[in-house]
Amino acid sequence: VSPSRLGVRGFFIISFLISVLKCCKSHTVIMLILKKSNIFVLRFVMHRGAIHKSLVRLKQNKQKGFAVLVDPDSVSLPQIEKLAHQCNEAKVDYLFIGGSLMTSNHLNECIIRFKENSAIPVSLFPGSPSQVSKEADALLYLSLLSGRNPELLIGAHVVSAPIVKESGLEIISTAYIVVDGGAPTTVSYMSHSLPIPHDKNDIAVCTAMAGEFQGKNIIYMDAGSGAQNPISEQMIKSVAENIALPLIVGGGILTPEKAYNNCKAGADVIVVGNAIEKDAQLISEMSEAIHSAAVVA
Ligand code: 1GP
Repeated sequence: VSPSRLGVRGFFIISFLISVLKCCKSHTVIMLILKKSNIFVLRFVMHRGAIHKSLVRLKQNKQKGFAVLVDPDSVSLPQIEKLAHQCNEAKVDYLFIGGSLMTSNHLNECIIRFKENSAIPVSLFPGSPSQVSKEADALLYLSLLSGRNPELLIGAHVVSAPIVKESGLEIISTAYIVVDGGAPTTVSYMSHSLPIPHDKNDIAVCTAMAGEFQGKNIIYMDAGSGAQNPISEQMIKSVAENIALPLIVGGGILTPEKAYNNCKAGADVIVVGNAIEKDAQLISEMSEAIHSAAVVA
């Protein structure tokens, strides 16, 4: 970027910002500088650890986050570009991408297209090691603690460890807890494991606590994509009262009211996929409801 195009003052401001960033003990890199109506917009690659830190900060500050889940099987590249703009406008906090079963082959392209159009951080939500992509910012490193399938507790992790290390992704160790959503979901079938019964709050609490004791970074309670019944607020409340980790909740959340109530019950981040695939208007409504549930000091 030359001083003549920026103006002397703009050039010095940007040089100053670059120097500050160089001093940061992080892997932050300036990605690009865009000129939009004489306003220079700096876009940064998230530095390593940034997404986990943002989740911890969110919880500490009693704020609430909204994660949109994208299943690459359900979107085309033009659709993902449109989705990126909708997420930007609605101030979505996180994009999760992946699924229990992926039949398409354009995960990388989806992430690249999304990131070309949005600075929202992208986290992989993988159903298998084949869904590790360097294009994302972070990997939700899921251990299916509600199940008793050793492959999803440790087996797949051992096999994929070299790829995961080489990816350079931020690793967010995730206690993944699947709760019965009323009918078999893809995750319950593909994982060869029983979900926690929807009314067994004590099992959910003990599983989440065990995840915390094992040193996981976050707890993700999921009724599974397209669940008939989302996780009950009572179960969310019981779990939230017994853990200190950020709590992510998803699966079958169809209305802004349910998202709001889940936040009030103790969820820190709400994940919505199916409902917004069907009605994109819900993105802004969900976002507003979730963010309005923050506790103001
Ligand atoms: C599934 O939690 C996510 O793993 C989101 O579920 O697609 O039902 O919103 P939905």
